[in-house]
Amino acid sequence: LNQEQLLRQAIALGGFELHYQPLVRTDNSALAGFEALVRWRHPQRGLVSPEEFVPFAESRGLITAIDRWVLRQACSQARAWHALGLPRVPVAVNMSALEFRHHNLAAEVATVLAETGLPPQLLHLELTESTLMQSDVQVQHTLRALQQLGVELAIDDFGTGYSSLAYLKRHPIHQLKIDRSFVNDIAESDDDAAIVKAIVQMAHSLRLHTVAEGVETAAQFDRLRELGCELVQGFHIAPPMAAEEARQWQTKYC
Ligand code: G
Ligand code: G
Ligand code: MN
Ligand code: NA
Repeated sequence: LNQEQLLRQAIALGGFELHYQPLVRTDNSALAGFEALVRWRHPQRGLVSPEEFVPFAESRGLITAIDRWVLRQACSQARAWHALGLPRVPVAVNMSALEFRHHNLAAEVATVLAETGLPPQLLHLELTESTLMQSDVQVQHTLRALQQLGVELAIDDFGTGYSSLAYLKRHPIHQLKIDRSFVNDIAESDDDAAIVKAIVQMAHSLRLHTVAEGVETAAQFDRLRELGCELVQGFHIAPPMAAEEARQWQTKYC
């Protein structure tokens, strides 16, 4: 079988799994949520990263089927954890930019929330700056409909795209996830700290929350807290973990 056939087979037979990476608050280190990250269980290559197969899936029209499975699985997992008495924190799901143009995404999200019983406020959708740059009225309509459902929207990898800040005003965004390229050297580089500080201040004046991605050291964590960034995610807290490992991590952490 070629790559496309293997990917189609995985979609048909459930050949994916989700890993979950926690987000915590910088002020008190409390758990603030999880991001769900998909992996492909490849028959020859083991777990394959989405960086390798998401662009391919997009080019073959297969990303919607994958993202739909991810959405349902993540909502259902979050609900199961809450039912076990674990903290009622949100789960964040990544969505391809293509989804916002071609599909009735908001109605499908509403269906998944109803079927899994997850409250809408506990679902966050991560979109890229390229999503906001599609001038399509369909995109604007979809984002409004998601907001009306009560789902929160986050911009992933913020600062690496070309979105003008006007997009933040026009669309109902709740959170900026500051790309890890700005976080890497934040403890040593005054320039990187200045960039993050500017993003955080701008976000706050627009009433948006900020998350720093790729936090790997205590020094980075401390600097981000000083700069007013509310949430962090990265290897310093925990790597993305398989569901059972993430459950155990929560019981120890919380
Ligand atoms: O976990 P990893 O670093 O390999 O993820 C790489 C990137 O793949 C993430 O930054 C994310 O944007 C993207 N990604 C992860 N899970 C999904 C998913 O379920 N759907 C889509 N469209 N992209 C995802
Ligand atoms: O693109 P997105 O930010 O949604 O995906 C996050 C990806 O970044 C995950 O696939 C994860 O494997 C990776 N990641 C998570 N934490 C860290 C970290 O602290 N450092 C680095 N280098 N990568 C990370
Ligand atoms: Mn993400
Ligand atoms: Na990111």
